[in-house]
Amino acid sequence: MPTPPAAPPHEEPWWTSAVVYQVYVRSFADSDGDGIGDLRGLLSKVDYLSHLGIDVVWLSPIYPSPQDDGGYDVSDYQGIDPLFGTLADFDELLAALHARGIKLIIDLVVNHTSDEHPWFKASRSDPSSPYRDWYWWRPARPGKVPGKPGSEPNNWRSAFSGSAWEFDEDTQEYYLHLFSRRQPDLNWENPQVRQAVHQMMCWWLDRGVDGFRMDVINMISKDVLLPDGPPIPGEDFGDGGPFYLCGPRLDEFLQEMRQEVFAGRGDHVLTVGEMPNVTLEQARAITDRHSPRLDMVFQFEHVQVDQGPGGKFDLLPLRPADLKASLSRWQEGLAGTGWNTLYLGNHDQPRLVSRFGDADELRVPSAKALATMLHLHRGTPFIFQGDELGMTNYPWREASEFRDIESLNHYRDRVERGENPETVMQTLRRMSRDNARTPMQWDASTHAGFSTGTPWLSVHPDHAEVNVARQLDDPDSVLSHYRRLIALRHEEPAVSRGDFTLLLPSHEQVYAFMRRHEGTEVLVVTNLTGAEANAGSLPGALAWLEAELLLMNYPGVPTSWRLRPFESRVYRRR
Ligand code: TEU
Repeated sequence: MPTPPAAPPHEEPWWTSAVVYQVYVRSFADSDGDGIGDLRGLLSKVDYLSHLGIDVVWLSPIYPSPQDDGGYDVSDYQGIDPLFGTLADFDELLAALHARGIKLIIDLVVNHTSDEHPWFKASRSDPSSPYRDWYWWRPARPGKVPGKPGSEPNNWRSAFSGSAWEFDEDTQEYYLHLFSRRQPDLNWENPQVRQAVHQMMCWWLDRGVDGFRMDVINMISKDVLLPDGPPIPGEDFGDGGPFYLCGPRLDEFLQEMRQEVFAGRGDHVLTVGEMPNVTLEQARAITDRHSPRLDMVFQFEHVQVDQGPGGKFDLLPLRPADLKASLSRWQEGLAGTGWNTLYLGNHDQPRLVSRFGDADELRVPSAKALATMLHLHRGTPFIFQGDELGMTNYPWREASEFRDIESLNHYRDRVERGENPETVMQTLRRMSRDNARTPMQWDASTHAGFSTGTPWLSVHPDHAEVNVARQLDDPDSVLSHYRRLIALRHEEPAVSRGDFTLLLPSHEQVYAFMRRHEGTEVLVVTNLTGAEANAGSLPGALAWLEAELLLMNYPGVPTSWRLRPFESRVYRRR
């Protein structure tokens, strides 16, 4: 398959100076009082997005769905779930964003469908259906009784606890689901599956959308032998990752998609692949601008620095030096030909301030410091709704407050296996995806201005203090700080295009780096801890104190390199 021509290497693509804002629609703004955010709610907030200054909106899934996994279980790729509105609402939203110069990318969830998708219904109902082979159906392990524990075709664990195989009584076979049992994996080996996906993508692009965020796109190619994976410590199942992450035909499938869907559409289209456990080498090849497969990828290394070998609920204390080591490794690794996404939060991660900063006394300075550190990197920043306010993790009391399938399954699984419920709750308080999904905080009113009805997930009690209305006109707010960061990326080529040099590599508290572009130098220094720190050993430290101070998160002009807790500074000189 020939590779489509890439932009000449000397031309910088538009997205190198763009900032993306992620909207998790069900938690953003509710227009009809049913307690669930919707497209018309979002439509009423486009001026807010425009004021923030962002360039692109990424919408989490809004398609018809049984909502088993917050819409990541799609039952119709070419429609809008009535919970969220109609196709006419979608078109209106798209036009309103475009009128403000904002692009819209949508979530493409094609590793799996919902079990209520007509393709799967046909596949399940009849082993001789042409749709049978659109999914991964397999008999029980040889010599085992179908349907009994341990008889699954292999030992893979589902990301949402338990086996990745579900037994179908009627046809006496199992189907593969790497996520919920209601999210059967599509069989990309079948060319008809790929064709159907390509057609659907073209349909959205023809409608005017500006690209896709591709859900777990590095899982679409599996080792067709489906071998057992290595055992996971503390689990009854194995890790199938080696056989489905960046599998044997991924590159071929991505090239084919580029050819069939994106070729000839111009360079306004943006493609972002979500790729758990992608390696630096793989990401470099995928985003290499001389032969790109995708424009950029979400890698996971830096959001796993607080995790042990057992995965996301096997928690270790966070060491700021590990975060710094990982982020700078990717900056250096994708320098030149590759491109990074920059994110600390999204709908799957806990709130970034609670995780990497200090959600109590130092909430405001740490929210600003983390944002500064992140946005001043080379790459495209992604802001998750509410992070621009410094929203924090919700104070969960009991498991019944959760709505997220991953959190609920994990709780049930661990408690059933004898773990102390309070210990499980402690982990979920830190890691549950629902931390990110509590409603957006617009004002200090009862439901934070999110809805007039009862919100589907509790509103954070801190909304009286942490909300848009309060921060909008306050020059010292976290929100105003984000506005300055976004503007800086638009205005300063050293931020959007400059190269990256790590300074003070072995400092345990301070993350310092330089961005350089055509005679301009931007120095970024951040204390990643809640204790004072000394950055006096920076090369040329004293001279830098005389340079132009572009941004800081404490009042006054500093006269030394003693950094207060979570202090961060950006200097420029030409
Ligand atoms: O997430 C994929 C993923 O690997 C994880 O981040 C996931 O959220 C989970 O924590 C694994 O332990 C994507 C979506 O972003 C997520 O919301 C979906 O639930 C998932 O795919 C399935 O579509």
